[in-house]
Amino acid sequence: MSEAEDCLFCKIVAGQIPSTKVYEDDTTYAFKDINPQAKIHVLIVPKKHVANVSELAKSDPAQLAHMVEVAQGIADKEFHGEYRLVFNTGRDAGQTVFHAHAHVLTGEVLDE
Ligand code: D5M
Repeated sequence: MSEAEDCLFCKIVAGQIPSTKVYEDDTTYAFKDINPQAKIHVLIVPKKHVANVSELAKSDPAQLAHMVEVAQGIADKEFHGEYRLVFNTGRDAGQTVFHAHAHVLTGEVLDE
């Protein structure tokens, strides 16, 4: 089985595993995190499988920039345009799903 075939977020993008959709377009899917760390905690993923944000920046920087735009749009709607964007990259940094994803935390004043 290929990395993408066995990937949780590829299955979410394909609708094989349920999620609460927040945003979708041709290249990008956003859904609520199952274990929220803020009032609004959304994950934004490229539909195309890539292991982490560093690989994404190399292979498709426009997609990465688009994910930032999507994060901004969510924060504009939810919390006067302010948000925290987190990319855990590598197991020892807390990455548990090896499909690039941005954590968008917003909807309330966040701890420093
Ligand atoms: O973040 C992986 C994130 O993925 C973590 O915050 C939980 C979330 N997660 C795991 N499974 C699901 C499902 N099924 N729906 C929604 N969110 C999910 P990382 O940066 O890799 O630690």
